[in-house]
Amino acid sequence: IDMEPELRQALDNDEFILHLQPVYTGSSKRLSSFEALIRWQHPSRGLLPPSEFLPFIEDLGWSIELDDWVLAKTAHILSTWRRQGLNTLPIAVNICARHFQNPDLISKLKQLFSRYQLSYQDIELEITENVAMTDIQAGLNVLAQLRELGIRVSIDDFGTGYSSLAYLRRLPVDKIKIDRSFISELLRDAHNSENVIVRSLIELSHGLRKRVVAEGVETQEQLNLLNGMRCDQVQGYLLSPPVNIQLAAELLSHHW
Ligand code: G
Ligand code: G
Ligand code: MN
Ligand code: NA
Repeated sequence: IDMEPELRQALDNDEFILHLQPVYTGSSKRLSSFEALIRWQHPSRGLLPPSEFLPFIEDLGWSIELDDWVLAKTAHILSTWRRQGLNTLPIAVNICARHFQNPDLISKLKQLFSRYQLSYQDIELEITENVAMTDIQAGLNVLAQLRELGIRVSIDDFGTGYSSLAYLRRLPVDKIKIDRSFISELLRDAHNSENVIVRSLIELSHGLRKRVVAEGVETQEQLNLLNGMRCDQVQGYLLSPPVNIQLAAELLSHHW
């Protein structure tokens, strides 16, 4: 099937929407930020998850255009909330691999923050570990520029890629997000291999002065184990699924 006309229309007619998943501090369960997750409000098929359209976007070579849409939408949400008098928290945006190697990224971000009068801490970027890996020098360069501006970066899905732990030391990033495949296998048994991996990742990251987020936390037992391991932040269905903008605003207004 040729998705191009439908996807073109979706981009032009603003058929995409963002849901926001809350991220909480591990022990106190205080809201600390959100992650923006895209959905397609399809005119006839209803609300579609990214798995139904992101692969087509990538094949069409439109990933950067979609990232730009997500970034602009996120900036717009934050500035609208500010105008309504809400105290906001940072929103993290997923950035595709190709975009991260694009030399225009930094200047586009500067323009965006200035146009919406946001500070560089308001929007965080999530990249997968392989992004920075493909072209290490280019990746490190972009990361260094982002750090200089004060834009925070997380490594998403950590543990699923090819990077070595030694490589993590060289990455100027602020946060590590441990992939949910590790979290779902956590057991009460401390010697279970996933427990050992997660505990080691947290210790190593802290040693490198990076914060750690556990993704896909679904049970109270996982949360207790992660707190015991001093995991900084948690995200997952136990705490909250991704929610619409309206509900996210309500969560924010109760937070402060
Ligand atoms: O929201 P959901 O769990 O269905 O997302 C599935 C996948 O789609 C995740 O890996 C997530 O990183 C990716 N994804 C969700 N929203 C975005 C987005 O706005 N941009 C990009 N590049 N990927 C996204
Ligand atoms: O790859 P990335 O981390 O960007 O993907 C986030 C995806 O994980 C989103 O599509 C979101 O809907 C999904 N997600 C969030 N919390 C949970 C959870 O607790 N369990 C599972 N299975 N998926 C989750
Ligand atoms: Mn993510
Ligand atoms: Na992830």
